[in-house]
Amino acid sequence: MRRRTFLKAAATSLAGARLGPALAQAPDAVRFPDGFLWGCSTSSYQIEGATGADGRGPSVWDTFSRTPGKVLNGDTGDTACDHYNRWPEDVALMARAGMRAYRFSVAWPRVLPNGTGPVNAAGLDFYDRLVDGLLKAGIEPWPCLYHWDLPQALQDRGGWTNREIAGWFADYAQVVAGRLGDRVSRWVMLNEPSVVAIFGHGMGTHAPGLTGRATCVAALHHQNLAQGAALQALRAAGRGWTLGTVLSLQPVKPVGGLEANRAAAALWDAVWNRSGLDPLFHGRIPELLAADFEPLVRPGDLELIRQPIDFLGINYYSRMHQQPDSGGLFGTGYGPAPEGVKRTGMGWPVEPDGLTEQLLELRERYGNPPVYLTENGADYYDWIGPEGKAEDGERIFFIRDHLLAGHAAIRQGANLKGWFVWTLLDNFEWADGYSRRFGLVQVDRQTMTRTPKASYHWYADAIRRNGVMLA
Ligand code: GCO
Repeated sequence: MRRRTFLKAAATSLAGARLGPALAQAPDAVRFPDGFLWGCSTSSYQIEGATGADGRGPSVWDTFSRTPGKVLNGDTGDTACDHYNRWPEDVALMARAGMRAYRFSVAWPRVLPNGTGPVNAAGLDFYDRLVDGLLKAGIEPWPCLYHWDLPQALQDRGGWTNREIAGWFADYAQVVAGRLGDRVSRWVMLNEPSVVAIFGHGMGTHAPGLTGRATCVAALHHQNLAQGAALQALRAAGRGWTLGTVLSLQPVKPVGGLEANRAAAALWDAVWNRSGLDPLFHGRIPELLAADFEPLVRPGDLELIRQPIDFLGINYYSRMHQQPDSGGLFGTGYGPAPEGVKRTGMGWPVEPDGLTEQLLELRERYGNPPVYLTENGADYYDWIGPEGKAEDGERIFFIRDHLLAGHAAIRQGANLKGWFVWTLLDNFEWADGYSRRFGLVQVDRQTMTRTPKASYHWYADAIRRNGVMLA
């Protein structure tokens, strides 16, 4: 019901808008601007497997997933999707769908098994092969330097709670870019620092499993510092690289729109969204968190964090609805989405218009930087239909409605340049193990056979059209 209404609204405003010739062609389709970049995102620990291969050191996620009770069913990333060995097949899948960009992450412990010190050339060789394979297939590599698999050796030295990590990360970034930077021109620093801080260092439900408000805030600040130090170092290399980072941005609303929930929503917004945006774009700590950050921030920190970036990646899944909760990390907690909002398989609200809102806010408050939607997707169950095909119609609707929401923002002046679906393969979904499926492609957990789902074919069609059919 809601989806139909949304589609109708998109179609109506499309007809009425002042459009360039490329967008105006077909009344039954929404077309993206020429050059819109289409691709997908993955991350190392979630798909690579081969955690003991070729000198890789242990990561915090190896430790965490082997700790009883931390990950559903005791699942680990030991095998994951065996992408370490099967990457040529995965690159071929992307190429067949017409994807032109691929955001993957580099596993820090493959490159530097101890986090600092000696470089493991064999670990870098893997990314070297992958980059060459991507380029040969006409796909632009978008390596992300950190998607959560911190070397355990660094965790043993305090990890993200130790401010020295800024230097460790900048050194590691230079090692990777030094090896791949003759062919890779686009670099992503971090993936979702607020999620790492909140779940890994506040609530303890992700690695390394730390709890408490102070460690959460320390992880926020030190990731910002590390990001700034790495951006500065890569910029200083003078290689003309295109540099950016990825934040999870989810507009926060008071549950029920109630006045009584407004303060909780504002505080959670500061923790989840503003803690990354405000220091990076404005060189300031969000007002509501000033007291939390005060003991951590030293002279020069905010100047280091406020680096110019060439693009911002945003990961969008839904809005967040907050209310006071005395047991919550910041005294706030999740509440229900407005009535009638659908949910994905894992219960996340489906709110595509929140993406339009988020993109327009970046235009209003953060100078409208070039933005790529670096993650959007959903967990839904899929099944084998009567014709023997993997069917996942709900995922198609989910992706389509979010694309339309992104397009609506472009029409209103948002600077959205490309789209990366989360994700290519059903994979290791952190504390939920393999119980969740976000992939465009099924992965048989026994045989590792890849089977494209209906959504894969649908996405390939959208890429071909550079747009979405409304009919
Ligand atoms: C995140 C990560 C991904 C997740 C995806 C689905 O946003 O949590 O970047 O690694 O798997 O978002 O939860």
